[in-house]
Amino acid sequence: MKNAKQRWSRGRGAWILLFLFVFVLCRKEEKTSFPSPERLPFPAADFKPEAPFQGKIVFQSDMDGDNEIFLLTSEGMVKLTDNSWEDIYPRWSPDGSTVAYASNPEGNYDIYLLPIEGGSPSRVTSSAADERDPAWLPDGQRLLFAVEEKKGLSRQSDLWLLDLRTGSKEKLIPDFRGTNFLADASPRAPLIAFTGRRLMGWDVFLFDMEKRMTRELVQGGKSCRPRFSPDGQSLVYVSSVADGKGDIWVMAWDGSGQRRLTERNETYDYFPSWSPDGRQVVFCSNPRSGYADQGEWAILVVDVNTGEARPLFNSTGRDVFPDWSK
Ligand SMILES: [Ca+2]
Ligand SMILES: [Ca+2]
Ligand SMILES: [Ca+2]
Repeated sequence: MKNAKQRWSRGRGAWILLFLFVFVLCRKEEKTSFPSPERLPFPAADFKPEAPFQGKIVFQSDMDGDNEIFLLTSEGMVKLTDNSWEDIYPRWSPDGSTVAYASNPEGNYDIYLLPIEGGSPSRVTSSAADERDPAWLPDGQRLLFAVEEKKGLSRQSDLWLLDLRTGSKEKLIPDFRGTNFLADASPRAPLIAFTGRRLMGWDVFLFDMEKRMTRELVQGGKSCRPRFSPDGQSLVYVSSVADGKGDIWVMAWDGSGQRRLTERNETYDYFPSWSPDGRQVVFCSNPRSGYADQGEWAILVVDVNTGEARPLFNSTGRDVFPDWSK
């Protein structure tokens, strides 16, 4: 009887322990399933990029199936989003504390802000249209993005400006005839560079926010994706005029001195972004396609003075849209 009671007591103790264990597990599960970004070391703790570099690069990759945002440094790589929907086109805030990107958990794309030190992403647009291609103004308080909507059989994109302090929005270039998107703000002047199409092909344009005037910087319908250098003096962009596919080019902010930076005739070379010191440009290369969702994209770095390019990162997925911060 005593033995039985002891056994029962021990058995009850074991049940209580088991209950506590399951309770703790459930609590832990509850905590980890909260929709905050998981910072998983990926693919391995000892992973290193192919060449060391200063600062931090965010980029988009579908290496796990759908697109996620990744953070790459010389120390390794971290996954900033981890979910089953699309997370695309990351851009650093000017102070390097926040990443803006586009994501479609609701079915259409909205702009989200992710604090890099931790915490959940916050959604800053909520229309039924697709909001994409975010870019920060140098004050870190205003965001540019493209609103893409179906118009008959084609799609129309327009640039909008959002004030994060007040939530007020305005269409940036109301008199632009044709699609305009992929904006980038000068860090030093009230200028916005963007990609536009008036009739045929894509060209690089400049919008003066004070004079409310637009001018075309590159003509011919074969250029896109301008990005201002950190000193605001130069623009890096993509042109397919030399090889019919796409290369990284640089020019002065006013469109003068256009110069081919990568002479890579065999590949589509796209998605440039400056290093924080303005001496290098990170870009992506693909032997088969200029579209971000096709072929095999790898990330490279080119020296702005010498034109020498070297590989930086290449996963099994499509690694695109790198953006570099201090
Ligand atoms: Ca995802
Ligand atoms: Ca939307
Ligand atoms: Ca090329």
